[in-house]
Amino acid sequence: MRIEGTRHPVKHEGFVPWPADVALRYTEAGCWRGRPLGSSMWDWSDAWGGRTAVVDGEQRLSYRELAASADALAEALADRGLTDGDTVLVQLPNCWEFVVVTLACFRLGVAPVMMLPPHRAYELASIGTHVDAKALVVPDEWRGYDHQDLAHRVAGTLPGDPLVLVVGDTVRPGGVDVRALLRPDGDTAARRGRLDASAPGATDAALFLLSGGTTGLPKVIGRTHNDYEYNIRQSAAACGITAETVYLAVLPAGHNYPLASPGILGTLSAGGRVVLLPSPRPEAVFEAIEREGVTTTSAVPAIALKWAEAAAGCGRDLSTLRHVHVGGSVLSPELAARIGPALGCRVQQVYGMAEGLICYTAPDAPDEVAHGTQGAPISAYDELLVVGPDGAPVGPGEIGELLTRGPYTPRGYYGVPDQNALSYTPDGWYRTGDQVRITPGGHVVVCGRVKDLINRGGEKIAAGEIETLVQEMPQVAEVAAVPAPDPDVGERVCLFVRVHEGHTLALEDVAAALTERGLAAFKIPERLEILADLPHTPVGKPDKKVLRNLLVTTIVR
Ligand code: J2J
Repeated sequence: MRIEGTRHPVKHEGFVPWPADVALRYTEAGCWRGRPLGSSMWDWSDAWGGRTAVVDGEQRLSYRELAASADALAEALADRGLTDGDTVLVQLPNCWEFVVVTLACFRLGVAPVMMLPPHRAYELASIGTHVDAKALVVPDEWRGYDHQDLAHRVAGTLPGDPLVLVVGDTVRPGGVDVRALLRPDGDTAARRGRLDASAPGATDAALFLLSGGTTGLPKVIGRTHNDYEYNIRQSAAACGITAETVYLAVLPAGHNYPLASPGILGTLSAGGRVVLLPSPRPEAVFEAIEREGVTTTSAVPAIALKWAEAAAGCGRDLSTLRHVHVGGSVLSPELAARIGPALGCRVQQVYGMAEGLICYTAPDAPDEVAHGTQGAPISAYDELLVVGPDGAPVGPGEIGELLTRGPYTPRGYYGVPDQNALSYTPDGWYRTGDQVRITPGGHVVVCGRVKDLINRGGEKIAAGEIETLVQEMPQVAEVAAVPAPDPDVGERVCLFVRVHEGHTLALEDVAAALTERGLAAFKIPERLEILADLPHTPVGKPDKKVLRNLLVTTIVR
């Protein structure tokens, strides 16, 4: 492991930092400011103190209250043994406590791993093991599911007896009540001083994001205080976020997109107001827009299109809405052109990834750019290279795989050197797995994908993860998971299976087996095709190109 550029090399040991000379360049260029995100939180509070920072239903927190609550929670967690360099799994829906917990972690140097509410025992246990989680933060229950029970079960399988921290009204014995810990009682200024004195280093991992990934292994992406602060600052600037912005967060807050592109943290960095909503249902969204005077929100194409359809005659005043960010999966120019007029706002396309690089179309871009491209990178220091199958750069404007490096694109996944040798080039380029072309104006157009994943309404599902689990079923001789095109969510997981002689397999069998393994419901295959034999590539792997074509031609129903 390279340790240059890291102040505390033993912390978050699997983190892959930028080489020292590159780190120096980013610092000298002013990209990296050398301050932890917990200090940024107090900068925001000092600048915007009494203004409303976060709204969640009836609950409203000012910038000052937010910072004081985060500090109170940070100190209480430190009292319970969490310390700079630790890691916790955070699995919360969009709620005000999510923001407090995240900022408290930043303050302490405890890196939250941003899990998603649909994740179950399989994801929590495998990722918790990989990052050596010292605590799990969950709601008491969410959408009828008992997350407390899940967290206790998973904690029981992890080493070191991790804490179970619970957000909710009914915290059972053995769990820690987060709401009781975050009350900002006592001397706020003194506490601020104490936490400042033990602040983490800016080159340390501030948080871990999950990658859509393409393999069976869960991949986690360590993001430093330095790089994430830059990501937030540049995103807010690129999207024209100001103190007048009212941002509605409806996508799951633990995603990089609503969290920091520019999302929740980008809005807070500019003094705006963040409105949290745990559901993208049009009625709830339109009600929130009217109630809070929302100016900006973000969605994946499937959701933005649903809003566009539902807006006419919705009976709500949406006139405050100025920009809807749309990204996360492909959007055709024709569909992009529908969204703005239907919602009475401009569309800004976003092409981003938890691994780093983010591109936006400008807030005032002409239609041909806003509808026909996925935008330009947020930093002059982002490097984009489009290569052909031989790895050599393609000609200007030609299609190829996008490789990228830059001041907020880390040089590897956490703790998986073998995987990193595949996903990153020896000189530090991240292979996005996306096929793109770059227009003469410098805008990226996403044309397709070479990586092996299924993009279900913006949620990325690694084909390999599903295949590994299905392969364990006794009936299954060979399996391939491919995306089945779907008008509603873009793609759904379709399995092609060859069964062992004398066996049969139904979709319900697969669903039952994967649910039993504790896999998140959104990853469960929704279509099954049994074949006598799978087509193969010359090296003997299932030929997914042929299988994908089967879905759009012969056997489409
Ligand atoms: C086509 N494919 C896209 C787009 C992402 C902002 C916005 C999105 C994400 C995200 C994010 C796309 N058109 N506009 O983290 O900060 C696909 C690509 C990409 C992958 C990354 C952000 N925008 N994609 O979606 O880590 O395949 O991040 O490599 O979930 O989504 O997925 P993820």
